[in-house]
Amino acid sequence: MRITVLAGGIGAARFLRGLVAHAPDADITVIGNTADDLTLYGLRVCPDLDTVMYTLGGGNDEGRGWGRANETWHALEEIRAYDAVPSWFGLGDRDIGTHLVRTELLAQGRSLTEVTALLTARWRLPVRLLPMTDQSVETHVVVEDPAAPGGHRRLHFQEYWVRHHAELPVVDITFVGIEDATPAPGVLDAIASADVLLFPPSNPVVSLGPILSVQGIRSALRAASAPIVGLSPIIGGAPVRGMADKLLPAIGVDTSAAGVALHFGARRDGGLLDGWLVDERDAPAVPQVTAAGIAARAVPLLMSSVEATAAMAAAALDLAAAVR
Ligand code: GDP
Ligand code: FO1
Ligand code: CA
Repeated sequence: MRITVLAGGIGAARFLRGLVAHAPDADITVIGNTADDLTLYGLRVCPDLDTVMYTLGGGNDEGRGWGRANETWHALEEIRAYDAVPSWFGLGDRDIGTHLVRTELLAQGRSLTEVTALLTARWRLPVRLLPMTDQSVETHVVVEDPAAPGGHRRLHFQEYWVRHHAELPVVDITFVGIEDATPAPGVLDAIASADVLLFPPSNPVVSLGPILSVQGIRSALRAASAPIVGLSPIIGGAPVRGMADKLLPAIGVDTSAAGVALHFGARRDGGLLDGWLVDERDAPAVPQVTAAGIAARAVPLLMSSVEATAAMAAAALDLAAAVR
């Protein structure tokens, strides 16, 4: 069975671990968000691709969810000691090794697709990991800042989240470079040839949002013969972790399992979803989502262990089989 998954970082990586445990023989392609990417100290950093790579490769830090296990921070301590450049982003020594190799390969003229294949080869991933695009796309957040000209300031999403802890009032979210971004090699084929298409519990605004905004990806999903099933990243009206509750209102979407489903929309009505899983706690949302033309079921959606996550993956594939 061919399964194609659109992926952000931590939520997606954990879900993929459960999917692989449930369906070890499946041919899984992951289309990763690259709009979180940034350049720091000359290094190209791809947080969501690396989170998926480290997690599925067994090299991630379980507690943080991002970065490498057994990490040390000597390089960052040295950077901070100079007090000459910003140092709010947590680059660990082992992680920096990945960014050095990526930056070197990109400088040699390799595409991000090629570089990602070279990096993931080391980790012997049980999936094929593709960036959504080879072109540079960066999520920027426009925030209120009375001290700035016009009362607004624009910053990279990572600066909004990691440096300012999503505490600044959001005015707008833009994907800089998205108009010129085309799907990376293999992306459209992975969508067209899939037997099942999955939206894991990922941030709908800054993880799935950029992937769906790359020209041609949304229409390829709508045209795909495979059913599209998503799993709600919102449980009981709140994100399990992260800042989706700050970003969803900024794009006019209710922070609820039903709100996110209606945001993606029913495929039969010009949207994307055939099926949607909500957590048991959100069972009352099932009739509303179903009435909108999206087959919905309530199952436990907390990724508390690989076993619990494998059961979520099984429920998603079951729902896909039911709507096919
Ligand atoms: P990020 O790039 O690290 O922010 O990760 P993603 O975009 O892949 O996923 C983040 C989303 O996953 C957040 O909106 C979380 O609320 C959601 N999430 C995290 N853990 C869980 C979980 O155990 N269950 C569910 N249903 N959602 C989760
Ligand atoms: N997340 C943080 O909250 N703080 C960090 O300092 C941080 C550093 C970091 C370094 C490499 C990497 O691959 C990921 C990193 N993340 C960090 C995670 C990540 O950038 C964000 O949590 C997600 O992109 C939010 O969607
Ligand atoms: Ca992310």
